[in-house]
Amino acid sequence: MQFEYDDQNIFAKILRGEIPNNTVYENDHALAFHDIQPQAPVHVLVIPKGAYVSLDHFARDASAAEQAGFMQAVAEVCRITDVSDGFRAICNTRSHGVQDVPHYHMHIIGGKQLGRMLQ
Ligand code: DGP
Repeated sequence: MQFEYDDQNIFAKILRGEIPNNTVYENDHALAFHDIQPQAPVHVLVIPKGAYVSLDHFARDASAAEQAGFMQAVAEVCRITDVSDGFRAICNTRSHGVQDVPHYHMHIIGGKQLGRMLQ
């Protein structure tokens, strides 16, 4: 599969500092910030700093260091937001997955009892 990255997407602009964000955590390979339209008391987006459009693009092409940095950011977000009672991680992907922003991101959603998604 061919992945084509559009560097004018909103998260690319956030990474370049062209649009402000409410940062939760940052390391060399990832940035985590509060979602602008939170669906729960905790709603944080974790994004890689590299130009990846989706989870499958990132999983295929990101280096081990990038993948480790991303997962470290996920762990730090969970610690900082104290979702010790649980949370949901969602990576919407392309049209069937209803992905709006074409820069790979993981939603970390929690801070309240969530409804069951899968039966
Ligand atoms: P999706 O691509 O459907 O997985 O969702 C994208 C999410 O990004 C959506 O929950 C709203 C959020 N979002 C969109 N634009 C901005 C922005 O400029 N700042 C922040 N913090 N979040 C944004």
